[in-house]
Amino acid sequence: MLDAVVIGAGFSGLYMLHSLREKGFSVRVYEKGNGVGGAWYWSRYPGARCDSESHTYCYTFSEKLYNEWTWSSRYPEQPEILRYLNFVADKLDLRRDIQFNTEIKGAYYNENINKWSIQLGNGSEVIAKYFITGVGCLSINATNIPKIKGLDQFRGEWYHTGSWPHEKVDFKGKRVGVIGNGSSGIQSIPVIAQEAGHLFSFQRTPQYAVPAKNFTYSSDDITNYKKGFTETRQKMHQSRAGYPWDYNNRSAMEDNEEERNRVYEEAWETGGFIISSTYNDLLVNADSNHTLGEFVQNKIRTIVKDPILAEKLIPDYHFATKRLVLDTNYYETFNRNNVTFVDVKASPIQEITERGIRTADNEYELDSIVFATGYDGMTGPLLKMDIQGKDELSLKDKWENGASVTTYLGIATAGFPNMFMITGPQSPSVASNMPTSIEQHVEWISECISYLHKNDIETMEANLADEEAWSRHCDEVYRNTLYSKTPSWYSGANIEGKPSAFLIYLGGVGAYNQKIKAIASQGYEGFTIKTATNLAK
Ligand code: NA7
Repeated sequence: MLDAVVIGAGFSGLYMLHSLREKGFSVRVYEKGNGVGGAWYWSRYPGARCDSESHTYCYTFSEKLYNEWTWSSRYPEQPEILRYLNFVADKLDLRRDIQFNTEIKGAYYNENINKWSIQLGNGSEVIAKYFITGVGCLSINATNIPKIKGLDQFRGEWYHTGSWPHEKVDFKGKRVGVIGNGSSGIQSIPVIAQEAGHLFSFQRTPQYAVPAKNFTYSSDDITNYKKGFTETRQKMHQSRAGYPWDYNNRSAMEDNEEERNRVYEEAWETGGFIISSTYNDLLVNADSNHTLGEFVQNKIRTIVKDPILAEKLIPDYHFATKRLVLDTNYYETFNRNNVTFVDVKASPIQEITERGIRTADNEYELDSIVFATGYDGMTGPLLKMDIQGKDELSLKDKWENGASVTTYLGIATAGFPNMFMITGPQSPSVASNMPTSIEQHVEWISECISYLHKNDIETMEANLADEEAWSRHCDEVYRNTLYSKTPSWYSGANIEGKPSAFLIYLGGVGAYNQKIKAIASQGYEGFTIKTATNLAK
């Protein structure tokens, strides 16, 4: 019997394994892929790149580890992130406790022995005291391939950005249709367009993108970011979104238009997400948000030469209330002769035919279709497994068929003792720099398991009342922001039939960290803890 089973060998699972093993626990990680990396193992589409700066999109729990790896550029491309995670796995000798090519089908809590029984894809079973999900918020198991009639008839090749082939896909001279223009569409369209004979971008809803302004790190950049390790780590863990930025604590309404535009222009030229933190109320005050939205809309009008097309690429919702995307030449790509924009809001996709995509008013002949259509995010990766807690309660019944998704702190959920979720629903997760949030959860869970062990505690379970209070709090915070005005995958709106619920805690990474630490220091307030003696009664 193991102390802990962890699912997934991405950022979460790798650190969870290391952290628990360092404390002397027996741990086994099960991973569907043939290597480490999680989402970065599968998402190999052209142009795949992280939107967080490389020296912040990595582990910071060890200064030694941090300094032993050198990032090549400001925003790391997928192959570099994968190399980094392989480097970490080797440095920390993690592979000996990871079983690759192994999918977890389900897990059930056996109340007779107070242990989790975990079912592997090959039909075998492992028993562990703690069951920890490191499945990520977006996963290969929860890709969203829209149910468009006729896909099986298509004679060409089709791909989803989140499960891309390992060998290079050759688009040279081909007619390629890309459906979707979220992060993966916006990253892949400019790169595919350079190679393809012709690219057709099928857009349903425009998305805001701001320039990444990527560059290769100079040796000075590398020396400086490494020197800044301690301050960077501290700032990230105390910040709003897991980034080491110095935030401006002023409302956009406190400056006049000229000054605001100067501030936005400077951020635009700098590149990156920082533009949405140029003032402190951009995501809560509609007037402030409007000023930045207008600034970016004018940029799109300047870049896209065809004024009618430019208007179609401009969103009509509050700036950054769907996930803001960093781009490299996205809007510019629509000036190319080999790129055609297809407005599928005006003329919806009706079917996929043998030859391509048929919309209400046209048929587009294609050799390849790229689904850049996202994921059933947050809950999807968890609910694809059959997880059963006490009294045979399934997580699916609790969350999908029940009234709503509720968790305690995004780490645990009532009815599922000794189960922990790394960056689960209602934690800061995807509204933050993921490695920062992952480190907070892994360190909390590993401290918690040590505490349970030292105190001979057999079971720990979130209290329903505390969980409901946390979920209400998440909802209140959300309702005070402009995110509540825009349906998105953050609230499940992209998946037909998915109950609508905002699945991210927006109270800030620093505040969240303080909260979970306070709960731990108060003897895990909000959880019911039972020793073997309590259980025997
Ligand atoms: P996203 O951001 O969910 O984007 C999916 C895109 O696909 C989006 O533009 C959708 O339009 C579009 N979509 C989805 N279904 C359809 C159909 N049926 N027809 C036309 N268009 C469709 O996924 P990504 O993979 O790009 O990014 C996911 C996350 O990865 C991202 O947030 C980052 O955290 C990294 P819609 O807006 O729904 O109208």
